[in-house]
Amino acid sequence: MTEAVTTTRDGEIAIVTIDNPPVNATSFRVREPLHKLLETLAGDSSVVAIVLTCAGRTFVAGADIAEFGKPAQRPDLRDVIATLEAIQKPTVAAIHGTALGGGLELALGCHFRIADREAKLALPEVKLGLLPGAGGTVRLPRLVGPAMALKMIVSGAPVSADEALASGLADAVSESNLVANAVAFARDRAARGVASVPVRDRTGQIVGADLAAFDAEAAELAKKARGLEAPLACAQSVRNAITLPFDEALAAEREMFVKLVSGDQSRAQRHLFFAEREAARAPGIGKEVAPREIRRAGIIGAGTMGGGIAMAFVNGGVPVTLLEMNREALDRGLAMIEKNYAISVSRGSLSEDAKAERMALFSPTTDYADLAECDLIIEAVFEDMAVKKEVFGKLDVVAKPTAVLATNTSYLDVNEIAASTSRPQDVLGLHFFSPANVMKLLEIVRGEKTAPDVLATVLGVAKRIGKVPVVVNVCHGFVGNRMLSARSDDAENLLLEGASPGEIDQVFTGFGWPMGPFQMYDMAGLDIGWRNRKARGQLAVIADRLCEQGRFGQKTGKGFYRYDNGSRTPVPDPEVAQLIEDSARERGIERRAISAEEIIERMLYPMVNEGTKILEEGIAARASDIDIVWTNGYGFPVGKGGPMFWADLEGLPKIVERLEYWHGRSGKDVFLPSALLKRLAAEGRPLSGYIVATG
Ligand code: T1G
Repeated sequence: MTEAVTTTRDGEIAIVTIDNPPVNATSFRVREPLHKLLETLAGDSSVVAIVLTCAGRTFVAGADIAEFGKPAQRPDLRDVIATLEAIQKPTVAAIHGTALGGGLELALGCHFRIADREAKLALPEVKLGLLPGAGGTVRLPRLVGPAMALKMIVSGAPVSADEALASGLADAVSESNLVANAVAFARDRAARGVASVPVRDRTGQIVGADLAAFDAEAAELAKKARGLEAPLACAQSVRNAITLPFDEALAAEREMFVKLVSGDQSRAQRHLFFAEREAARAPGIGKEVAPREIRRAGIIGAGTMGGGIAMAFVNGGVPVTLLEMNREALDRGLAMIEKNYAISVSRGSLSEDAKAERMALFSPTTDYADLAECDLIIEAVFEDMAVKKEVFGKLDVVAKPTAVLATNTSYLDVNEIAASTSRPQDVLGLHFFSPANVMKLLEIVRGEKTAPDVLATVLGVAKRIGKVPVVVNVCHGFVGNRMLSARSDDAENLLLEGASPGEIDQVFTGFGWPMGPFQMYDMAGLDIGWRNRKARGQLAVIADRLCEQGRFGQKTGKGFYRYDNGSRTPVPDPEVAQLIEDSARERGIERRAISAEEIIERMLYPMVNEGTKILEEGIAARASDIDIVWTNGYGFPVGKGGPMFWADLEGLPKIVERLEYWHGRSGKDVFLPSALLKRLAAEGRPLSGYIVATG
């Protein structure tokens, strides 16, 4: 293994290089030699300035997340930064790739920062349920001012090199030869004897800060936290930076960091960090499986899903042939896409030029023959097996031999669709989530005949279009929708027995979900579920009655809630309450008060249980994959780590005991604990670490 920290000289300038692949995280292996070296260079009179840089594809991308929760090893990052900041000669950070978290904090310990043109700088700790723990919340406001620091730290979002320069975070931007430019910069500062003021001593940006404006902005951001502790801690720590002396603010930052790092929320979000990377590794698809080249994608259907999928590809730089049955439908789809981009332009998140460039990547057509030039074709037509088979029959004729053929079905049997072609090995499911240009999750449905290189291809495509892929096998509803059905299986009974849609939804938003199930049904449209139930001969007493009255949700202004004057704000509707009471009376059901715990037990415990059945059947490869599906596709609160991780927090023995209780009362299969759940509970083993292959 190469040395993690080395130094070279360019005359009187010392160049310190960190080399700790893959992302130069500041693990102990880096910190210890770095600390020693900085102490040495500080006292070395032949050195007039120091440049800090990294080998490989990026500057330091943070502290080593894998070290959290383990016994601390000194020097820690704060020790290294304190030594760096105390050096009485110019120190310059040369930043390429990403300077993230502890990496940016290290750079803030330098007197100057030079950023490569393409560099991204951020303090994303909040996404791990943390706050910057090595001085970032105290030093950053001193450079960029409280308002920008608050925004950067509470959102965790990166800034570009230009934004860093404009805000004072960076002192220069380098078009090329970054290290050489940094050495020249350092030499110039040393030669001109420019005072190297440590960031800790720069108060120009914080003295006289408008605290009222700061608190107002912090309060706005806090509203979006939805029960997450880290965003509030971030805001408090930045406030401390402008109201307390440096060392006091630093100590307070540390105290909050130590509390968060040992808390469930950060453990949950760190679980998701590694789970997301694990999910991108499909069993049996190693680096030796060569993906097919994807130069152009074909999308069949320009409706809400097809249009969103097409935008996702174009946003990822992949040209798209967009097919619709007729010109009118095609124009409608293109107009919707254009409108979406126009909204982004009006919000300032996209330039007019970029919009024009993206629109130019669409090749609209009504002719299947034009799909012959596509390397990947995704069908997003009406959710009906006969329609899907007809489309795949046509694709089988026109598509090039090397093309990957995918269906965006959210329920139907991918194997049956594949079997309707002469090339089932080239067919799989690519289940996007609406709006497909926004939602991160991509459920990749592996058919029984899907070839390994087809899977390798779409895993690569997923990364290219900014999606979080999870590979699942075929079953009805795959992972997400199958567990969603289990979650809602007893919902109607909860209404009949005494809960209201509002009460149930409140339990879910209190849990951390963006919205509850009934508000979600109204947003998606009750008619979709109604059509599905009728096709499967199933009943839902209350939902069916609402649909019979034309109450399809937001789109008709009435569903489980009322939506006045086209608004999206749900208003409890006494008519619905009456309908539920009448339905209960007709069934002789005595209504009663239902607690939040009971709602969780009867809706989330069955969902967890269904997840374990999915693992038993090998539909998902890992429990953590299920957590990625739910946190990226269904809004499961990241602070709870997904249904599998949350089940561990809740306690598997309790879940088994309560499921058995509700099974005893209702006799419903959805409450019958799976063998896997019972086994893990009995063995005291965590569910979230369960891997099918190793059992
Ligand atoms: N620690 C440990 N491992 C890390 C890591 C980190 N900080 N960052 C990445 N990895 C691993 C990752 O698991 C994967 O491993 C491999 O590197 C490649 O990553 C005190 C508290 C840098 C933008 O939050 O956002 O500093 O799967 O697949 O898509 O205040 O990684 O190959 O075995 O993601 O090119 C703050 C986290 C830490 C940044 C590159 N930093 N990393 O993305 O590759 S907390 C972060 C990223 C902190 C201080 C605090 C991304 C990336 P494997 P990858 P990528």
